[in-house]
Amino acid sequence: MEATARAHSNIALVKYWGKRDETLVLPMHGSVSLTLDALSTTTTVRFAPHLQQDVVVIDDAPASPASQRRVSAFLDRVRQRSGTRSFAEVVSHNTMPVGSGLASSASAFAALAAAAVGALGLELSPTDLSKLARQGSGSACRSIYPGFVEWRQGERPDGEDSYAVPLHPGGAWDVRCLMAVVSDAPKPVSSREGMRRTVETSPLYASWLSSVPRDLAAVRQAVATRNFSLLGETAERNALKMHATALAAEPPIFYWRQETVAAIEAVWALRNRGVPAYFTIDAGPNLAVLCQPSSVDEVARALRQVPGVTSLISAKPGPGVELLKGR
Ligand code: 2P0
Repeated sequence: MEATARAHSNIALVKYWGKRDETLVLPMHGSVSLTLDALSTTTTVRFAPHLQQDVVVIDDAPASPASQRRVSAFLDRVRQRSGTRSFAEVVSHNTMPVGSGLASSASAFAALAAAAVGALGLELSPTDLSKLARQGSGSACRSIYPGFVEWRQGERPDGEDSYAVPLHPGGAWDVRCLMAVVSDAPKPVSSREGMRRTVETSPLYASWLSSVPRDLAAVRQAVATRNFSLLGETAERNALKMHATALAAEPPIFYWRQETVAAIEAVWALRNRGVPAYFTIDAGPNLAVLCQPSSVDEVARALRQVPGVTSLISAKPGPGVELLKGR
């Protein structure tokens, strides 16, 4: 009744921004990400008949009531599938530096899904595990797989065709990602709320939606042909479009800080000097800078000089979810 799993976080290159079904966590469109080795969550789940409720401990502290509820709601889905009625103890550790602002629901729910399923001895295919993780947090469905991963939007109302697939012809491609942390403050608007408000109120949302297929095709092609500039240009453009679309929501959603803009300018200055580096930005103020192994040191040097960049985390393509202990 106990299992431990580890999953790594991912950075989206074509962003997921908007749901068509909030309960099943079904996206309005597809997305592509890169799983990262430096950011991981290791979670142990133990189902125990004597427990009166689920107990959730994250990084050695009791989870907030909101996190506790979200984990319990997810475990309810797993319980339903297995027929068990036992509550569980969930103990989770993140490798993200404490307070880096990079805590990730992607690695958290991918690890929780694999550990909960392992603890109950359920036999799930990677596809079914991806669909299950998706229902905890959309981006978690991508963290089941290593390296470059696509989350297929799907069309069915029951979500059975909405899951991630690895984009790995010919094995891993060594693209590096430097996370330039400018703030560890909680974001003003959660991704969940940000997406909802953008879909409901942004006049730019329809344009965003119609532009995503082209970006998906470009990133697939970039991965298939290892075309780094196509990958970077597409990811950067896609991130700017996502933030522009959110900014046009009512009330506006603005995740950047002045340090974010300074870091963007540093990346553009690198490119002007001939160093291929491209940024992407999630629902927060921190930059993820994509570069090739040969330019990591130069890109890191430039980012360290940006006023307000408090730390840099260097990541490589990371592995998919692993069951470390359990059935
Ligand atoms: C992504 N983000 O594709 C996008 C880009 C943030 C910006 O997925 O509501 O925590 O749990 O499905 O997965 C963050 O949102 O959202 C996210 P829910 P999630 O990575």
